[in-house]
Amino acid sequence: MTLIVWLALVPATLCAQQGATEIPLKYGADRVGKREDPAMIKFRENRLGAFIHWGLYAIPGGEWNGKVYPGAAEWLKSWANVPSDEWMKLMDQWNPTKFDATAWAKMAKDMGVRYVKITTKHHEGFCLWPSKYSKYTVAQTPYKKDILGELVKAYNKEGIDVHFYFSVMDWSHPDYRSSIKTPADSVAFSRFLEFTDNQLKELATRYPTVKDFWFDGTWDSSIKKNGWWTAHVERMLKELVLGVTINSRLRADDYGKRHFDSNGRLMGDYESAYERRLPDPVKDLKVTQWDWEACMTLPENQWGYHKDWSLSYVKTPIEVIDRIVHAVSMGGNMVVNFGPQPDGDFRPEEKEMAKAVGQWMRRYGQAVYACDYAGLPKQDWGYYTRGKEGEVYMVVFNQPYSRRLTVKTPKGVTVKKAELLTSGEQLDVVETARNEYNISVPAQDQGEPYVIRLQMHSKEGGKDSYRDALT
Ligand code: JFZ
Repeated sequence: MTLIVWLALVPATLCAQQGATEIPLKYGADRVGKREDPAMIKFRENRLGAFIHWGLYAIPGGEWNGKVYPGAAEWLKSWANVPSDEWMKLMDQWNPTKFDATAWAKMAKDMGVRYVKITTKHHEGFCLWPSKYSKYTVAQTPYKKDILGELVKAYNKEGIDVHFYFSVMDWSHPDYRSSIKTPADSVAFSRFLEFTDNQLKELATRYPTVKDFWFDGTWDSSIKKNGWWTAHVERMLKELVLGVTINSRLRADDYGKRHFDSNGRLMGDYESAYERRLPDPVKDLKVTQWDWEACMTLPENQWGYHKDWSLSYVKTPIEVIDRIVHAVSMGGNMVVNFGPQPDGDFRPEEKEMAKAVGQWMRRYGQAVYACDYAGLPKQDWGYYTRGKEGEVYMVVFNQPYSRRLTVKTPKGVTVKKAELLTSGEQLDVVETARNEYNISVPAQDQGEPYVIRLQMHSKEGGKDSYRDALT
């Protein structure tokens, strides 16, 4: 067995429990290994999601008092040092007349996303639902309507799961503290945690079809030092919403250790630290041991709407598709971000990307949805994925001049057949060395990344005619 395949088979238990010293934890991981209940399996099989970052920051779109800030638009309040009362005056301009939840849901469906993560409240503190615990909500704007409620209904109608993004850090709440320096801070912060509990309970009960809470803004020392609270929130939401999934970014253990507890075990249900980057397909295979979800932006780092996208490189649809398949090939999900305009419409670049990704997913989605790490060593032409029936897909992004695609298999595994997914065209399979094959590229240029379905066979203890080099 190759090292790679062996690694994939090592249960997480072994790694976590290695070494004699187990640190006793009250607020560490409450599970070893992956969750395998239907809700978690659904989360995993969805594989492709969309992110929606929408809040007051969409209105200035990165510009304050005539100055354009190149940083992330949803952080403008912080870049330009805008006090909360001034920032919240933007609420008077919140009137997205072109907002059409049904059209948003149709766009998501056409793109092939199986779930959408919506910013219910970002760091600024403005709520997309009429929270009774805050005066900074959609209900207090000229638009008045419950944006979140409309979206949940419209997405669910299309069969798309809804996940809630929620920032614990709240720049507009007077009781929020980034660190606790005095007894008064401590009193204020416990009021803040109670407020946060109330908002979360409100979200979970107003929108009971929510499938996931994705926490953010949990890196401040005030939260890290209250690991008990992060464990409590996870438990509370799981009691309120059957099967709900929670990202690792929420959690801190007894010692303030985040994502993974002091014994190295993942907290929450899936790892969520791969943001705007992905694990290396050769060096980082450890990620195949747990569930994880990455998220990405089209420009280098813009989540909310920014009026000037010329300030950084903008990824092409093929680069987006590459990242989606890259994530799935290592057992992860990918979430592609949208920052809707203040009028409720999407910018043309995002519409085009959604369309292109959707077209590709309709042809090749079989190699993405419900697929997983295939256990084969990465090759230069692209990524392998493995379907639910154990079938192996080659997703080819780099077409070689040799017109031959190298496949290397573990000991005892042979390649029997290769066919183009779209047409069923049979491709030549030539054994070139021990556990090495060449697959011919399709006769015609496909003009886009394409998928080959492999039929493999594994035989035990087979003898071969190859001779090892003497060294
Ligand atoms: C956060 C937010 O600050 C940002 O505005 C956006 O919502 C994004 C999805 O999440 O930014 C982060 C959070 C975590 C890391 C980096 C940026 N991280 O873990 O590397």
